[in-house]
Amino acid sequence: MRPLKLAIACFPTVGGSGVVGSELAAGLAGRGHEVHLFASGTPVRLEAVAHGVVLHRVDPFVRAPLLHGAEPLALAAALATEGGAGGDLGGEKRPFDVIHAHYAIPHAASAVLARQILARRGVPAPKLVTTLHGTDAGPIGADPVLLPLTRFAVLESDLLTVPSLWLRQQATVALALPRGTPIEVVPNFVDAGPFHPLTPEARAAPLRRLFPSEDHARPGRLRVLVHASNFRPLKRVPDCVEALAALRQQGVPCVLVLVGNGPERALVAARAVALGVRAQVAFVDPVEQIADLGPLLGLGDLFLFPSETESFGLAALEALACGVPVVASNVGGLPEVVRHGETGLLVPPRDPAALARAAWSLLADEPRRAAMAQAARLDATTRFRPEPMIARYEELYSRILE
Ligand code: GMT
Repeated sequence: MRPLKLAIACFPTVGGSGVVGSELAAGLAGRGHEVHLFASGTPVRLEAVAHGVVLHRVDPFVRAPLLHGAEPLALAAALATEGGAGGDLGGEKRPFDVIHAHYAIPHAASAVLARQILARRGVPAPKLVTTLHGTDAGPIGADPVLLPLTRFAVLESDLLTVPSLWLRQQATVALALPRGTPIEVVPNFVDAGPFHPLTPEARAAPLRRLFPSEDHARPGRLRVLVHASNFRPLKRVPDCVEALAALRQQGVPCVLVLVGNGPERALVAARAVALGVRAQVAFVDPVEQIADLGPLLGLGDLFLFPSETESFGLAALEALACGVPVVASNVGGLPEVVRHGETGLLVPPRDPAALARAAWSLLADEPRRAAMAQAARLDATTRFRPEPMIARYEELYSRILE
């Protein structure tokens, strides 16, 4: 395939869509394409993976009277400028072949606008690929306030992709897409290198540091639960603390490592104090502490993921790759990632008691948990290898460019 000029627009946040955007950008650059990544900051994973990706930091444009910012408009202008709008808009540039927007709102909407600017300047219009990640086919994109814009951006796209079968169905219904609107399912992926199982020795020192008051003398006795997210209410992080407290009440010596940060962090800490387990909960923010995620996930005997909804659940996949079985809610795309009874257990959402029971059933049966850990690593690194997914995106670009 000839080398393409590609634009990828994504959020710079810790969330999975920024990770997918960054790793896809790096993978495509590695295959010889000229890749430009547009985001309002440096996506967290980009620095680690992106050789040869040109980063365009889009100014969120917060100026009076635009005190809420004009970031989607600034993105449209940046895409048009780098995409060859030419002349007074930034000089002659090679046009983009494809703009790949991660999220319909706002990124695909910005891309549609950029294409119109380019068309006015007589520049060949790039194709638009939009990957829906969840909220754009749910609480945000399907909100009546935004729905007309979301549908417009989605229907203007030359190709739609989603990371799970579940999201394909959800998007079709929530966005009232015309019957038969094609949506390709391209699952998210995980790099088996940075996400790998840890030896007991590699786990010992960080666990001692995180939980100085626990008894670490008998190796393997202390059980470790891990959760990672952006602490939005839909992640239900307090359920992890409830499950920890229930397990400890049953005499299971366990601790909880909470990885990430976000709006409910203080509430979660307060819940841990109220339940008398504050010393058994460690908060680790990999961004603040410049730590890699893999070695944190690998500390776990189990990964807890009690979300109300997940289009895919990239954090769960990364835990599986680390050989950590996942106990998750049976919602959204999670059953496509976690094989119930093989690589983890799925429980009803909003039910911390069920979460604790499922965790207990594995912690009380080490041979079963260990077999699941092995199956988890194998399944994650076989079904969700990066190379086939990146090649699939490349094939899709080539199909719409024909
Ligand atoms: O879950 C979030 O709050 C972050 C969000 C994002 O922007 O990355 O995650 C969504 O996209 C990820 C990548 O496709 C998926 O793994 C997550 O499941 C999805 N989150 C939700 O659907 C709630």
